[in-house]
Amino acid sequence: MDKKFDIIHGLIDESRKIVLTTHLLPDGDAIGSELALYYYFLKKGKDANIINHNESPDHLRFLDDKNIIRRYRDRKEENDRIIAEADLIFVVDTNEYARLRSMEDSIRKSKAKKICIDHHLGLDSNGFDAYVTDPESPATSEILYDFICTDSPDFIDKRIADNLYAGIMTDTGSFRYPRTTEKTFRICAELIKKGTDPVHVYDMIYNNIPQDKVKLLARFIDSLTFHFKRTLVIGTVTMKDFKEFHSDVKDVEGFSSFLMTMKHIKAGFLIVELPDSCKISFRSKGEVRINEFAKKYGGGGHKNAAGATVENADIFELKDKLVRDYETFISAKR
Ligand SMILES: [Mn+2]
Repeated sequence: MDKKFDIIHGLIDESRKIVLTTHLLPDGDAIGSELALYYYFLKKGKDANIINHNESPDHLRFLDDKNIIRRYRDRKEENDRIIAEADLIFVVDTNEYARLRSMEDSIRKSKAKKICIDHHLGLDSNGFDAYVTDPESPATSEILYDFICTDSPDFIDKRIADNLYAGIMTDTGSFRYPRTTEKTFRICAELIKKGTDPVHVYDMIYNNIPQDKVKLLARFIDSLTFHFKRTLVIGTVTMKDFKEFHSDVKDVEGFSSFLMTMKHIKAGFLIVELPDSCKISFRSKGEVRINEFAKKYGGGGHKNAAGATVENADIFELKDKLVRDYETFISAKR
């Protein structure tokens, strides 16, 4: 058994009340990881709660058919009490307290032991009592499969399998992103043996797009501009677009990877206008280390996928600045 897994299993055995949380704007891996652990903890006889900064996006609600996931601000006092009384807190799919957003203070203040299970770079190990982070892993859900199996594979029933599968499928871009390995497929094969229907999970998540979101996508595609011999593409989504198509920032999921589907493109930026800030998603192919570029905007991430938030920025001025800065960035690399 992995030594770090061992420590965490030991802490679970000693605990009674467990809280699970994840990053803002939770994706399939975040929610799949939380729910898989939640149902595992129930089987271990623990009292568990999932509390998130944001509500779950519509296309992932089917995973939480029992409405387990709480949104922090909906019942703030009660949620603060649950967090304060917990003896173990799991932070999954992120290693940064800042990404817990409104919950950061409450979680930090809790006397509970804090555990991080994640696959992003840049862990500050002082922030957690125990952690497993594997940046080579394509999804937190893949790490959790191993984690639960080191206790016993028998814990993985169809419900847990569905959640782990949803996490792995979404974070690998349906098994096509670089960190997808033979092991990923082996794990998914085991999950299918446990009852997961891969066609059903795919249909629920991807063949279920609200028509307004398709209209928003059309507007986004219309916004695309191409630069540097059409190797860089930038797309924008404004508050006006959101209003017109009754959508919000949750609905831009997938837009940044769409940028990378185009021929000749080496890098793509999605800029989303929010009430007091702009959110940038940086994407690249091959050897373009876009996380280095994202650093200029106070952001970070992986070599080919990074993000940043710029406060009080005008979206179109920010776009012009990105083009200028990217020119400097690529000429320095030549
Ligand atoms: Mn993830």
